[in-house]
Amino acid sequence: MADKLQWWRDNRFGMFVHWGMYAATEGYWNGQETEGIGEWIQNREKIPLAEYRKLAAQMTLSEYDADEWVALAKRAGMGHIVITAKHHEGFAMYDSACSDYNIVQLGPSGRDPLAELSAACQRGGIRFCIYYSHCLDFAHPHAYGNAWDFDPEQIEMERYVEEKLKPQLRELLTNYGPVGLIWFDMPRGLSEAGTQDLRDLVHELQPNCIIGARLGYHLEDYHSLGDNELPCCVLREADWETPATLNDTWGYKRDDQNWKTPAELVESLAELAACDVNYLLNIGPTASGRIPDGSVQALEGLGEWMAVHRESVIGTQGSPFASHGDNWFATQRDDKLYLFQRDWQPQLSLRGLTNDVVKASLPGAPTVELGLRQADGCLHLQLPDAAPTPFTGVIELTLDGRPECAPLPVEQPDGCIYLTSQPDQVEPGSAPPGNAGAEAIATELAEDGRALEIHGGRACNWRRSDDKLCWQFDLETAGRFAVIVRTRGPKYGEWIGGEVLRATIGGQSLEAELQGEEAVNKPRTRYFPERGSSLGTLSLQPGKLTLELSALRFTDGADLSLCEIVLRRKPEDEQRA
Ligand code: H79
Repeated sequence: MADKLQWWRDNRFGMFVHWGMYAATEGYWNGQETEGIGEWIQNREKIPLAEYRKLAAQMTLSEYDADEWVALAKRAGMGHIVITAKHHEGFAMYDSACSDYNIVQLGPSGRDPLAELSAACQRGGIRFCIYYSHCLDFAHPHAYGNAWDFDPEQIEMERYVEEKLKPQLRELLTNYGPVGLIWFDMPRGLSEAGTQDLRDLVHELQPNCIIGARLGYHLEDYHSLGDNELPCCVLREADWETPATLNDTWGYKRDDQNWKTPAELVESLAELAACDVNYLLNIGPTASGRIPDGSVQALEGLGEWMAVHRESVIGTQGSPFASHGDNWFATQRDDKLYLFQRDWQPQLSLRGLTNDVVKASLPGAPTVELGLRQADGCLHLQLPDAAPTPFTGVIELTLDGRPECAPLPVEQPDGCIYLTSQPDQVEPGSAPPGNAGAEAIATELAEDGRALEIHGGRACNWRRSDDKLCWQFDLETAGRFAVIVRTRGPKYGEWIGGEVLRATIGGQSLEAELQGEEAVNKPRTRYFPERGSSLGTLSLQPGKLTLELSALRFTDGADLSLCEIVLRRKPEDEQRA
């Protein structure tokens, strides 16, 4: 269906820019390095507004070249740029008539960086987009976030909405040409009607502007995973995006040199595309408008891969397979299927594809002949011993038509049946299966009012022993299988475990405490520790089987957060041919 989100779906990949006065602190306050994400420094250090505003003098823009930014984004394969017109600090990075707390009024250059970027995006043929913090504004007494200059008890949000929020949205959507999307963040304090008003205002000014990410009350045109949160499986039923950092901060901090490697970025981008999720990757320029070297190097490295493999990501759809393997995943476009190998192996065998493969080739080495055999429902590819790229390997398959796959997960040649946490059934509850966005799909609420839900392909808010999750799969050959559940710990935290889970397949049950004896290392585990725990072994007979999972015991203070299940054939069983 062609609709106003189509360009955004096709783009797959955009540049996020966090640029504000926090950049001038470089992550330091009173000579001390500060902790946490850089753009929150005013809040974390409780810096009085009167002092914080002096930072504007350092926003020289002396090294700012919007055309260079656009060129870098394009080299990385990005199709749009989303820049912070106003972050939580409340400082407008554009010429705002309704608040003099802006860069043109208070900065030394007199330049309007948003106007320059909008023009550069138009010249470069990529979409110009805006981030606007709609509820947090540390500079306004009637918005949220600043409890050291203002009294939160006295907040009359309507005043902020009328004095600043709406007038600034009008300015941004009137004076900066076509805005591809507007990215809201941290909804708080607005009513549903008030939120709908903002939606209406955006549409009144620019009917084609996409309302991104985090407006609130599920009134966005697409959903956002958490910051730096990658999905666990294909999210087919709604549009999703992952906003992510190149190091560990959004706003510039000079000491944060923890850059993701181009290899990690490539894998994240490809895997996100395979999951049907967009990637919005951030740079945090300095007060002078320079993009940190580490960011440039990371994006240039990624861009080298993109120059050869662009077709496998941009304009594709998520994987047609019922589930991915541990070492491979896929994207598709028309009669093309792109297979990605995490760690290069000269053999790649997989099950589940029902098409005939007409041709197999490597975008990174187009003249190399590949071995290709399809037999007994299995596709075997013989690849060169050496990877054609130091990054995620890509094999392009041309099929006899659009990809068609078995509807249920099947055993892969590595002896594993991979079950994502997108369950076929959630009980108790009458809601249909599938990804329901951020909506709860179980009927009964836990004490804190939150119910078991599937978010980003992951079962979360799982706190009741009468909740049940069910997955179907197809088994061809009898055998004994270990049941391994992969659960994740808190962001930046340690994996916890200790829950007791019960798995039932065909009337046989296993119960075990989660010990986390297997490591899981994928891009999604960088910020969220994840480990696999075996619940034991079951003997399975062939057929269409259902795995039911429930939790008998929870761990205090920990969320049971389920990412993936693997049924792994025990090695003493005969290998299939
Ligand atoms: O714009 C980036 C972040 O600044 C923003 N979203 C991305 C895209 C964001 N807003 N809020 N948060 C992220 C999470 C807030 C975490 C907080 Fe804290 C915990 C705020 C106060 C306590 C982290 C720790 C920030 C200050 C201390």
